[in-house]
Amino acid sequence: MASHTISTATQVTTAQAVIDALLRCGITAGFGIPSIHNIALYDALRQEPRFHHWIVRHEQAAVFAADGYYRSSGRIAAVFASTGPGNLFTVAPLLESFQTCTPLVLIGPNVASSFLGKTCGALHETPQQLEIIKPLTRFAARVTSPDAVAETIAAAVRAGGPAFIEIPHDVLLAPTSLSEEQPSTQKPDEFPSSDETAKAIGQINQSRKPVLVLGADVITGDAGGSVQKLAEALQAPVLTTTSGKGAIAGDHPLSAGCFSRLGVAQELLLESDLLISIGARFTEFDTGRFSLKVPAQYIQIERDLRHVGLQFPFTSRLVGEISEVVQNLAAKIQPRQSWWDVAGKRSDENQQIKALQAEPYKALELLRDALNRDDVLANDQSILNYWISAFFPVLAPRAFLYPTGSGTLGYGLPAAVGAACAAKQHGRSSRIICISGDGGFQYTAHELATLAHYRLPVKILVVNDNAYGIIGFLQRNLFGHTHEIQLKNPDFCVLAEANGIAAQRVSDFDSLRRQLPVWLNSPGPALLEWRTEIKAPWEVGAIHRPVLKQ
Ligand SMILES: Cc1ncc(C[n+]2csc(CCOP(=O)(O)OP(=O)(O)O)c2C)c(N)n1
Ligand SMILES: [Mg+2]
Repeated sequence: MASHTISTATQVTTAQAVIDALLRCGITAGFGIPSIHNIALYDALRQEPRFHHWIVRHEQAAVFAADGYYRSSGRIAAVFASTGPGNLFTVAPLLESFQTCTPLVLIGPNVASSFLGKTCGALHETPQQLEIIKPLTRFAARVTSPDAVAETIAAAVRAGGPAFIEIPHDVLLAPTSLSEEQPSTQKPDEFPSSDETAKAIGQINQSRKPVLVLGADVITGDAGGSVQKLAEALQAPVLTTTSGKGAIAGDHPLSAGCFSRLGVAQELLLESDLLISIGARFTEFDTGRFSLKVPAQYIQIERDLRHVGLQFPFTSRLVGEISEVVQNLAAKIQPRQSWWDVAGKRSDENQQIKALQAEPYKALELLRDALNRDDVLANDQSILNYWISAFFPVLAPRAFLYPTGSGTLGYGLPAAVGAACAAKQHGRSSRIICISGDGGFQYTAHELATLAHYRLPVKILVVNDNAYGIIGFLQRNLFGHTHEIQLKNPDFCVLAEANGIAAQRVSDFDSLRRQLPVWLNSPGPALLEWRTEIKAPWEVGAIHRPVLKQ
């Protein structure tokens, strides 16, 4: 009797295959806006209850939200934008995710295959869309056949940063069958050679005054526990970069705070005889315009070869999975006594800063006291955020989001949206707090509507000095005058209330002190506007940085 093979493959649209492939790669969330060219994806989303999708109010916010979703949860999210303007609106936030190697997968359509590369007046047609976006990604590819979907999405996830997958909209509608294969999303492991490891151990054992600098990859690599053990074995003071805040708890006895407190970090580095940096990028902001000097002996530990040797010349490099590299070192080094009085130095510094009676610093103290260890701060780029970078103790990994990659305005609120969606989806109770200035807040204030739409309980603090305040400080320093920095702002409380969000205004510090717990503990989203003439930490002498030269 003839045997018949019955095909069990289900016929679906390519758009459905895209959502299926995302789920197979562990991506269960996405942010976006529907459009004529991606409605097949939205129809696939309608049929897939395992995938959580949030509509935002601008494609820019979708990418910032996916970025905040990842940094706060360690899980990758997708972004759905449309051909032309929709995809192009993702460019500035992609820069932020690119520079910080924050993974996300942008699925963006293009005009129909037969119109590609032509100037024929097709709706949304955009010359070289893939080529425009590609430099801001770690992976970019066009899918021209349904068969390529699963492997292309897996390659995007392996890329270790933002990825763009472009699919002409006729391909999204084409029929296909779901692939049973599971392409690998794992990057091949790298290991330091035994010679490299032996050399680094020799350097560590010869040093008497080692210092550690931790960056964001300690957090993304879940290596905080191993790194802390190494620090304890060495009794080495530990600095973090701004994006590495939370890699070691800010109240750990060896935590020497953030690198961006330039003078204090420099004093420590000048005293030390060995720098060990772990998953850390030294940005212009954190290093006082690259002016900080590091010890001649420098061991750089990274999980990605692309990050090695970028700022300071290393004397040893160890590239591999950070926790493994660090555990291996900790097992082989000689433990030692502490050489730097971290507690004493930090207490002296605290006294000096408290004596300045600076309200921004006092506001940070209020905030730290009121927050739980794992509540998440999503930062924009305003004067209070610079204070936060320098002085706010972050007590848990993934609790601190800051646009260190691009320094862009408008990051804070949509990143907070992403973090709040991650917390909601994964049943975490941590609160999400967004801190921005009046100027930066207005870049993405439309996301108030997203907060209200999903009742995401984000607490927003808008520090309102009616100005692009930090630019005024720079202008005064360099030219003795300010120009075009004063803002005539909308009423932020009315704006929040118009979106159905509770809002309060305070205009002096005592009112801030009284209102802060009310705002933080209110149910649902809430906005607090703090009207103040805020001064930068460099202006009041809390941080010393090199004077700008013309
Ligand atoms: C997209 C973008 N445009 C311009 C800038 C330059 N910039 C940096 S901070 C700043 C002022 C921000 O004003 P605000 O949010 O009110 O904060 P403040 O400095 O007043 O505390 C500006 C214009 C930037 N960082 N990003
Ligand atoms: Mg301002």
